[in-house]
Amino acid sequence: MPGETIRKDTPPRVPPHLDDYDEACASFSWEQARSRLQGLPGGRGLNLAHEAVDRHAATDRATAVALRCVRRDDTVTTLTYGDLSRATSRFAHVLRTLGVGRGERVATLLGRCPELYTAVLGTLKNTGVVCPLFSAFGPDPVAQRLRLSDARVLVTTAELYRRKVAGRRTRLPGLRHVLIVGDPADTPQGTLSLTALTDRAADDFTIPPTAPGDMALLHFTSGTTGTPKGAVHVHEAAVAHWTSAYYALDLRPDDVFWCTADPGWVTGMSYGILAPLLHGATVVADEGDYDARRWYRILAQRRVTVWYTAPTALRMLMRTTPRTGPYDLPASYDLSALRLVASVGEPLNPEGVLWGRDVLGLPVHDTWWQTETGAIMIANFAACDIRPGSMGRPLPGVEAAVLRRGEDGRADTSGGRVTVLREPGAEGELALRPGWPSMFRGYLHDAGRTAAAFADGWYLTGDVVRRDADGWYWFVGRADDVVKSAGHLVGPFEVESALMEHPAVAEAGVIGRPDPVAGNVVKAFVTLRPGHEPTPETRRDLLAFARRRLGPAVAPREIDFDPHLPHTRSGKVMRRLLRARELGLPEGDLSALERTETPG
Ligand code: 6R9
Repeated sequence: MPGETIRKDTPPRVPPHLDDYDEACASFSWEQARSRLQGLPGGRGLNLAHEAVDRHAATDRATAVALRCVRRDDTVTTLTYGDLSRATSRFAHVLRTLGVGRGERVATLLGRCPELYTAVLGTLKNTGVVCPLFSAFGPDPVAQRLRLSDARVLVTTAELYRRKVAGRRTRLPGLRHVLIVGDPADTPQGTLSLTALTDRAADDFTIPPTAPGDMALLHFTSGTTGTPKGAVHVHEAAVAHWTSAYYALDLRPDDVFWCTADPGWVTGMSYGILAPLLHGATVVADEGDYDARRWYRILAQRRVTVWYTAPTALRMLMRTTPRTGPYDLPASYDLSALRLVASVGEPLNPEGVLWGRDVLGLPVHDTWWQTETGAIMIANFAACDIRPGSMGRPLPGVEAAVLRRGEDGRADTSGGRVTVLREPGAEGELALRPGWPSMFRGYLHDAGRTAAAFADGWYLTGDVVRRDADGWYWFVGRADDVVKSAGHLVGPFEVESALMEHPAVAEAGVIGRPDPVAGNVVKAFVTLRPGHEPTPETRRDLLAFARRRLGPAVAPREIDFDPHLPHTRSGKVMRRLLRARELGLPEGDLSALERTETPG
């Protein structure tokens, strides 16, 4: 643990929402936090889209800017809260007209265009369930998630539909309607023009009664084995989105907030759409790709005040402008509006925190959370000291613990009990006490894996952490084989399964190999079938095959051939051992290894 602390001794420009951590925790209650939201009139419940949009549209914030979408070509579409309320109502009417109702899944496969925001919030108004998909997924992951979510509707573009969905449409009988964003003249066979439908729809919509526990969002996350898990979130998650943005990001209505995460990931939903709108702030969205100049330009031109990004993105900025200088590039932009920079998704090294302090003039505040937690759980708060390299401390209302681990690296749950480690410096699996409003309500259609995520009254995160004597948490690693690449979780099983569909592949084992920019890159070890040679052509062919099926976000970047992958006695590929060998680390406990070769 690095010893240096960044002290917040200069008074911040705005008085912060949280400056006395202990006081804020002691006086916090979720009951009180709930009262910050309005609820539907007449006690008809709590609806996320009402809180995020219509509530503000009914006040003098109707003319405040809710959303600024920067297109690839730098043109900007601006929607006020009033505009957003009307556009989302039109989308809700479109769904109703199509006979899509309460609880039915509406998937989005879109970049950060205005229609994404209106589809998400319009679905919530109609009490449907939003299932955002990442547009960099290939056809296999998209089809699998559409099937697992039992999606009734998909909102996408003609191009993405042709490339990623059309070829598998017959295998998706549950998918009734595909709504195409963009020019109505380009509406592929079997789809409907969303533009044509919304043009005819009324722009006022009465939100039906919505129970706080009604399902609102379905986010897929990757596990070690099996299919992706669909984490279910409900409307009252709004309370945690609001609270976490209030405390951890110090958000307020006059902020201009930019979250760089793709809306297909939980960060791009909870903080790229919901939390800032719940606060009545302005959301900046960029449709373009990462580029240092472009990003500085957006920060400057849009007068961004709070910026939420990821270590991968920061590392790319660090490459163009090292901390040792010169700072010409960032210095040529006016970043004076910026008052907070925060990060999530993977460990943020102390260097990243200090780079922010020196180059942007603001240290980067690390935050920790997961798809399952729905909102930030642990953070370096805006106005509190920062310990570079630490995830920070639990938010008010969040009870965290470090649990003793068993032989498999996960928390020891033998006899249905866990052991909470209390001593300073304790290292173990991070656990959270269920009860915060954005906690996932289970993995869809998967009671088994849902149950396995809880033990003895705790939710088990799968992350190994250390807690220092003052209660700061430090990330140590993941307890399982799931790979974090460029901030996104990649399930090794999904990649292995795709590779095994190639005729040359007998078996595959997938690991994350540390990478200076992406955090980890996906690397596959492949055993070839007899008759196939481990040549550069085979490698190229496999890489291209995987990329076509899985898309660039998930496909392996490297493939090694290995005639004997290590197995457990129960026949599982030992990814942990592949990784240790790759990195030259100690091989650890090999009691589970099936030894096929004669020793010596
Ligand atoms: C929001 C999100 C969750 C996993 C999590 C952990 C890793 C997230 C982190 C971090 C170290 C941080 N992670 N934030 N690791 N420091 N500040 O990322 O959700 O995609 O579900 O990933 O990401 O391993 O368990 P998700």
